[in-house]
Amino acid sequence: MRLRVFLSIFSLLTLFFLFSCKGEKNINPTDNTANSDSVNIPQFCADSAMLSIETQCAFGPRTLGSKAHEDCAAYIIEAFKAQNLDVTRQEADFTLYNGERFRGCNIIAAYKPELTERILICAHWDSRPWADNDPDPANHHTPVLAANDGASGIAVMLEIARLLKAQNPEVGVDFICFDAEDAGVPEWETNFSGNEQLTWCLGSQHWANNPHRTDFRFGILLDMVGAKDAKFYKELFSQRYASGVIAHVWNAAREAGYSSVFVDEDGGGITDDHLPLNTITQIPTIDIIPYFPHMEHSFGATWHTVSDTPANIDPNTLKAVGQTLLHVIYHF
Ligand code: AHN
Ligand code: ZN
Repeated sequence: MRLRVFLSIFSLLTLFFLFSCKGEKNINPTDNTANSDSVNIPQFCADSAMLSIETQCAFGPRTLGSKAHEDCAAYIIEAFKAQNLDVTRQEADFTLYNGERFRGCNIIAAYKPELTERILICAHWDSRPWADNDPDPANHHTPVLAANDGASGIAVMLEIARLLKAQNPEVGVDFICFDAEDAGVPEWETNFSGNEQLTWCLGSQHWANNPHRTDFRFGILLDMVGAKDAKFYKELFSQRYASGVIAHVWNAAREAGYSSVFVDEDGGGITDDHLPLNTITQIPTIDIIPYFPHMEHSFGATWHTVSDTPANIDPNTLKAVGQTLLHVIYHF
């Protein structure tokens, strides 16, 4: 019941923010078609995505086995259903690095499932159970709120789903929300001796071994797409497996006016949800993930810390990523 009340408050707030974005559009209608040649590309509303990040974080850290995790799954499913997408909950059993077992789920939302040429857009929705990179060691066993490292990618996908419903373009899109990406071996663990890489990305590994379909022209993974001053470099494995997709997306970013955010330079190689998609399902998939070359940690100051909160999200970063994705979708 409380969830219901919460969800309806959320819907009202969403409406409020949508009107705020619509209003913006009416003031300057030419914004709506900027850089779009003949295609009418809708405007990504960063306020709407921001609100979804706040909603996800209000449940608490969405760690495996928690009530917040279950509540957030229900929210994500309802939010995609509200945009008329076909939603499937793919249940899975996950075994963590330490042998602990949890039931979890990937959430799959399909726009125009009848179309056979499709784009796959994905992000993880779980929260890391330990802030093991926090500057204060007292926080190393505290769960991460995961505004950026989790909620941001889901929020961008939900806002795109809303715009698809509004405009109804003739292109197939599947959104996959992967569970259990972020429970990989913590830095304080001294007793682990297996393959560390396999302890991350459990939901995407499960999906790649049990895909609901594979007829995607390409895939795009969103990971931590909301930090202040984030820049996206060309991630190494994305270039190795999906260089054409990298070129396509970076070109879209330039056309959308975001070449300063999507940098034309190489980034490092990251173990992330795109790897099982590239190596197991052979869907060429890139990872849009920030790189901070001059920071102590290259994923940014809030990565796996208790400071990964909505206050540290910058709507401008969400906008750059969301608008670039819309450009890709509408030029499919
Ligand atoms: C590694 O640190 C090996 N991979 C990072 C993947 C990740 C964690 N993305 C978000 N959180
Ligand atoms: Zn993480």
